[in-house]
Amino acid sequence: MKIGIVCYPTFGGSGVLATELGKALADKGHLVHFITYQQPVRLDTFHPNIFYHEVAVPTYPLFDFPPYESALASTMVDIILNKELDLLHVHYAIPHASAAFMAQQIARSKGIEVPFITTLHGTDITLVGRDKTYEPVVTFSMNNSNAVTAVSENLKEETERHFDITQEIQVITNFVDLERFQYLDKEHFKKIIAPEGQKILAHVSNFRKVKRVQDAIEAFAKIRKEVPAKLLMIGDGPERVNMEQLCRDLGTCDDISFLGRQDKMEELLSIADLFLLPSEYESFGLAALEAMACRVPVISSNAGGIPEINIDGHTGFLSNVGDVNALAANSLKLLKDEKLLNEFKENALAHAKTFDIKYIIPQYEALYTKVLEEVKVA
Ligand code: GMT
Repeated sequence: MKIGIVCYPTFGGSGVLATELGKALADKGHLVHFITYQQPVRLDTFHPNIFYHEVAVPTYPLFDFPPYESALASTMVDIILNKELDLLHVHYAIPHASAAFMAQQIARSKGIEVPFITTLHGTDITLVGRDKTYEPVVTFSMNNSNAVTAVSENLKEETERHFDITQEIQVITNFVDLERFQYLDKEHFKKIIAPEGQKILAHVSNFRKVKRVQDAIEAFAKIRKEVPAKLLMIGDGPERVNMEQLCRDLGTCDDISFLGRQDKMEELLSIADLFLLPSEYESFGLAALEAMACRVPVISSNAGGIPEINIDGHTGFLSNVGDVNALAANSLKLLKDEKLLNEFKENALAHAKTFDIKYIIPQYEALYTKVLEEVKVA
């Protein structure tokens, strides 16, 4: 098949997932055309079946807000016509689904029928999409997609609860590439971070408010009073400056490293003993799944779809959003008991294996085939 993938190209989970999906589809022989405003971060190697088309948004003195959605729709039309796409798969509803609807209408006016599939990722529904600024457009473009998928049962429920949705939502969960995300022996690296054998905790996010990064730092301040430990803060975003200040206020800077954005996540995760995910909401929590694939148990909140990935008392522990004492206590249960920690590490890996990319790609391929058959019949 010739598949157009539209996503945010940055470090966010939806872009990562869309890029990994495109790479896996290309490995299976499909031709994949990425249509984004920048090269997706995980699209880092040449593949003969992958093509990248940059959406240029020319500025003009009249434009206080350059019309990205129109530029995106026009680029989609160009690729549909010239690369003979079979279908479009857009990740994150805003503004990708409405741009795809527009591109579909334009192609139809030229006698070409191209279905589009919308995959909902989280904040496009729970945070931004529900706002009345966007809601009518999001509802319309979901209902007019040829198929809609959500990355967790929780996100499906949230969408059905908050939108007047007539389109059926299929859950196709996020996945992990277990060949890339696996435990790697990085003892030498571990010794640099934790020279006296301290335990290592990790947090990975885009440092937005929804991640409640402050809970990870406050919990860590409690943990290190009882167990010698280091915290790796990986990623970057609007809250980072405040979080560095919080470390200074708490006097914990010596034991916390802010590493910024990193590419070799599997190497960093491999030296961690625990992964902290205190988010206010996660539709899924892809970062936690990647940690689990590297044998790292997860200490998290119980928000959104997290309980579908992190099994309480088995792959980690869950607690209510904002309960810093519980985050610390749950971490200490494992950090103080080597045998239990090792058991949880094995459980985390075993559970991550159920999200193996090899089980998920065929689900997308089956959906593509179904949608193409429906379009043929109509
Ligand atoms: O929250 C983020 O890190 C970014 C956001 C995005 O849209 O890129 O992530 C969302 O999609 C990910 C991939 O499906 C999910 O794993 C995240 O849980 C989800 N984030 C939220 O729901 C807050």
